[in-house]
Amino acid sequence: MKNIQSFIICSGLVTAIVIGPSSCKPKNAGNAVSGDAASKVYVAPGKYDEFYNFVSGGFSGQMSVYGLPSARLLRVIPVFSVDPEKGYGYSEESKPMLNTSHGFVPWDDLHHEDLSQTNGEIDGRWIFANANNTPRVARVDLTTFHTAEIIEIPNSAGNHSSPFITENTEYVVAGTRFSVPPDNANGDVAINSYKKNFKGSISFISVDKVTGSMAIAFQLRCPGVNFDLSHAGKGKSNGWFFFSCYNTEQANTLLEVNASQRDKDFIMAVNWKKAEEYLKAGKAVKESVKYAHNVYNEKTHSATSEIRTEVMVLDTKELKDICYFIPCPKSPHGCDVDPTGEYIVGSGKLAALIPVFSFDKLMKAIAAKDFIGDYDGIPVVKYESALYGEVKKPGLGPLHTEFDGKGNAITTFFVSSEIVKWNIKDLKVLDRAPTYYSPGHLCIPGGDTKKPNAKYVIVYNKITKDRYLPTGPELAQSAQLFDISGDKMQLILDFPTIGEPHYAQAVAADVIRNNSVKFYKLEENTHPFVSKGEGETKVVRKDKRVDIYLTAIRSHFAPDNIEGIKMGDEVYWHVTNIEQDWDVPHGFAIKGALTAELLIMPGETQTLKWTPEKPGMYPFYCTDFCSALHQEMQGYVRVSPAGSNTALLFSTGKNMPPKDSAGTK
Ligand code: RUQ
Ligand code: CUA
Repeated sequence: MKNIQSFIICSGLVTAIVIGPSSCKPKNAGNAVSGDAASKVYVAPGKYDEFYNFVSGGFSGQMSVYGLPSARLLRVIPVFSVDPEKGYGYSEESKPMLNTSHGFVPWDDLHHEDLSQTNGEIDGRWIFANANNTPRVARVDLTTFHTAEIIEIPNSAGNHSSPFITENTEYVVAGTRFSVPPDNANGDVAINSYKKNFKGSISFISVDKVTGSMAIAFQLRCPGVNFDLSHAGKGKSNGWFFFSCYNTEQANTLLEVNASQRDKDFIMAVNWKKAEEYLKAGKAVKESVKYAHNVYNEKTHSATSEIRTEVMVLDTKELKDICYFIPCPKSPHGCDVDPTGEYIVGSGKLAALIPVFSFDKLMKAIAAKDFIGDYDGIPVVKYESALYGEVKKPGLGPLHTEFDGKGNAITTFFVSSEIVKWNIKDLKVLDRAPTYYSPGHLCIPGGDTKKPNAKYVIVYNKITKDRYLPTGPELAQSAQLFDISGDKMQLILDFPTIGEPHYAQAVAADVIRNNSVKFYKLEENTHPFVSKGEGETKVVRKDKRVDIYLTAIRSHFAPDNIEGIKMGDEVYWHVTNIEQDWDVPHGFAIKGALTAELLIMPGETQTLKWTPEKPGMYPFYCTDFCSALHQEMQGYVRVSPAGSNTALLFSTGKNMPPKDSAGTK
C-alpha cells in the first residue's frame, strides 16, 4: 500500500481508491451551473443538434448515439449484445454477427470507440468499437448505423487498448489487457508460471480503404504485462503507436497491491512501419489459431461468419527495433497524443503528476541508444531522455486526456473528481472544474485527431452516485457537458447514459447526416428468400422445413392466413418490407416464438425461426406502428398435429367464410 498512501491528501481517499467512492465528494459540483446554461443546451423542438456523440455502452455491449448539445438520445446501435428491440442477434440473418471461436456469444463489454479518419481528420465513414471480454473489434457503418463487421482477436484476453486507429485508418489496434499463454501453446499450466508462460499480444487490423473490410495483418508478441490504452502517433509521429501498460511486476494475484509496487511502469512505443517491413521481409511466423470473422452484407441483408485459422506473429524480442519502453509513473492508464503528434501524455492512475513525452526527444534517445537496460528483451529508454516535462500538482488520479487544438489539454482526475485544463507548451494549469463523480474518459469532438472542434467537452463519470432520482440499488450512469469555448470551462448539462460510459467520439453532424441511407432499394435486395411483391409470396414445404415468403406493406401481411403447418415443422418466416419510403419500418412477432421480434426496414428481408410447440391457432402481427390501420396488420397460422392431413394453404383477402355459415371446420 506504500504507493497509494504516499499521495493521500484528502481523508477518505484510500477508500475511494481501494473500495470505491466514499466521502470525498467534490465541492460545488451540485450547483456549479450558471444562469445561461439552459440556453446553451436548448435545441428547439424540430431543430437538429449540432454534433453526434457516440458513447460506449460499457457492459451493455452497445453504442448509444446522442445529439449535442441537447443530449437527446437518438439511437442505441447493437454491436456486441443481442437487442430484442431490433431483432439483432435473434433474426437468422444477424445471428452470425455474434459468432466466435467459442460459439454464439450474446453479450460483451464495449469500452472504446474511434471514428475513421482521413489525413488525421474524422471522415464520418465508420466507427470502430472493442469487445473487452471475448476479444473482438467491430466496425459500424455510419451510412446505416449498423454493425457491419466483427473480427475476433486470437492470443488475447480483455481486449482493452483498442480500437484506436492510425491517421488514415490503415490499422485499428487491439492490445490484450490480460497476458495469457498463446493460443497454440498449452494453456493448462500453473497460474504462477506467469513470467515464463504468459505473453502479451498487440494486433494490427488492416482496414480496406474503400470497403472498410478488416483483416488481422499481423500481431506483435510482447512481454507478459497488462496493456491498457493506446493512441496512434499523428503528423510527425505517424508510423508509431503508443500503448500504456501496467503490471510490469508480472503479478498473477491480488494485482491491486502486487501490480502497484513499481514506481514506474511503461508506455510502449511501437514502430508499426518497421513492423510492416519485417512482415514484408518474411520475418513473421505463421501461427495456428482460431477466430471468427463476421460480415454483414447490406444487399443480402444477411451476415456470414467464417472461422479463420492463421495469424502472422512478429516477435518483438527478436526483431529489436519495433518496440521500446518508456518509463511512466504509477500504472499508466490513458495514453494520448496531441494534435501535432509531438506530445504523448501518460496518465498514471496512481500518480500525482502528468508526464508529457516528446516524440522528437524519444527519436533522439532511440537513435543514441540512450537506454537504461531492457525489460524482457525490449529496450527501456531513459525517462528523462524522452520526457518533455511534467505537469505538477494537476490533481489526483489522472486517467484520460483530450486536446482542444488551441494548444491545451484537458485531463480527467478520477480521485479528485475534476477536469483540469492545462497548456501543453508550458505545462501550466489554466482551469479546473469539479465533476460528479469520479470521471474516467472525456471527449472533445475530434479531440484525439489532428483537428479538434473544441466547443464542448463531455465527461463520462465512472461512479454512478446519486446524481439523479434514485432507481433502486442500481443508479443511473452519468455524463456531463461542459462549454469550453471560453477561458473557463462551464458545466452546462448532465445526462444519463446506457451502461457505464467509457470512451466516446463526437463529430459535427454534417460529416455524417448527409450520407444516411434512407431505405434499401427493393430491386437491389438479393436475399435468397426475398419477395419483391405480393405476387412472389408463397409457402414452401420441404420435408419438415417450411419457408414462408411474406411481405409487409401498410397495413397487411401477405399471406395473412396460413394453414397446414404441422407439429415437428421448422418454420422460417422470411418477411420482406416492400415499402420504398423513408421511415416506414414494419415489425413481425408471433405468439410463443422463443425469440425476439423482427424489425424490418423498407426494402429489407429478415427471418424469424419458429418451432411451434403445440397444435392450435397462432396469431402474428406488426409490432411497429405504421399507419392508422397498424392495429389491423395481423394474421393467423394454423398448426395441426403431426401426420394430420390439413392441406397447405395460404392467402390474403380470399379465405372468406362460406355464405350463411360460421366457416368450415
Ligand atoms: S477505461 S476510465 Cu477506457 Cu475501459 Cu479508462
Ligand atoms: Cu406495419 Cu404496423
